[in-house]
Amino acid sequence: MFLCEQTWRWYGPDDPVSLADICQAGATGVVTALHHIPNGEVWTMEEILKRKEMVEAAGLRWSVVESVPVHEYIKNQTGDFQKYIETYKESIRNLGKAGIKTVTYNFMPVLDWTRTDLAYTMPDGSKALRFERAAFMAFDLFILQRPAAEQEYTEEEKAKAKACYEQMDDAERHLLTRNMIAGLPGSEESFTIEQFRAELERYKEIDAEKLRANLVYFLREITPVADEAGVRMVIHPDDPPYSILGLPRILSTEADFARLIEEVPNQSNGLCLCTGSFGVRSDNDLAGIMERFGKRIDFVHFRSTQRDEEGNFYEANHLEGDVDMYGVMKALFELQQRRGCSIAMRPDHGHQMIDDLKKKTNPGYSCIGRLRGLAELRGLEMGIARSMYPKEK
Ligand code: DNO
Repeated sequence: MFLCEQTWRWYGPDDPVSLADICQAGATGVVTALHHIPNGEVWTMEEILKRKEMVEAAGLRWSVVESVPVHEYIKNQTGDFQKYIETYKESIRNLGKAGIKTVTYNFMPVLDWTRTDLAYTMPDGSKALRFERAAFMAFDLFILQRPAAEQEYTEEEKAKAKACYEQMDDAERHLLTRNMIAGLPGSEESFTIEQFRAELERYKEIDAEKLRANLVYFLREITPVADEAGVRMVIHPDDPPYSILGLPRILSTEADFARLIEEVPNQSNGLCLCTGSFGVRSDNDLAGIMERFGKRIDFVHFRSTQRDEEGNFYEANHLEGDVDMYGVMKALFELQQRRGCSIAMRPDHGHQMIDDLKKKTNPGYSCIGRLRGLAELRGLEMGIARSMYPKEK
């Protein structure tokens, strides 16, 4: 019987959650990246091995890279993007040589994951991450003042955004701006409002079709190298899974991924199934994606969100919210038996709770909330496994 490889995201030596803590959480694998290497530079063998040894010295395995960031020039095909593709290939070759075989990346232009509120108080006093549509539109219309935004929202939406903006004081406006563009943990970019406007400019002529063509171009260059190095490139879906601030987003649905593997069928073209990102859309059938694309899934992020009819969502406890965690976990369990191997998963985000409320933590990546998530997920998998194979331990 094959069970998940339980992993934990670690931001490196500066992460307030240590490798020893990760061992106590019961994870056996680490998901990390060389965040100190600027986006676009080669990950040398030396730096990779240094990190690998650090992880292994703690009795853990470096299971997944999250992420080798894709330089903006590759996404918008400007500047010397070909040079950045070549450095990316070299990093992948080096990771393969070091025995690290799963690499996560995303192709979201300018911004990685996006939330308006990083400390939304839940009824039990813990804090969650939240995307509030009115605040998001208020940022777009009145702080960023993006010219095209006026035409993109309905009158009713604009009125809601205005009301939201007017009831915020300067400190709240400043905080909202920071949350939106100063870079959440793991995002490799961070902007001031002027820089951000300049970045948006670069995408003026780039619609979803063009961005998709750029992704296909990138993958046609990278996947032959990854195939040879035995590395699986698992793309992370868009978060939230739709276009924002006039920027196209192209990996928001099952159909988007289906199209991607049709265009680039190479073995190494895979998916990181993030139930939290895909789960914000009610039309994404998560267990179905697991079943239909199982051969391509080498990494799973387990997270749930609770959405409402206004387009807001917050991150729910792992077994609550809109995601049918039992259904997805069961599909993953069955997939592992079919494939005859364990697949890496990690609890994605967690509420800031208990002692962590008094600490400075990485939003979404405090220890105790993820500990709760991992414990629940582990129990869920064990329950499913033992109900299907009662005799096996
Ligand atoms: C957020 C993360 C993302 C993810 C990247 C993958 O918590 O899931 O930042 O790491 O999008 O490249």
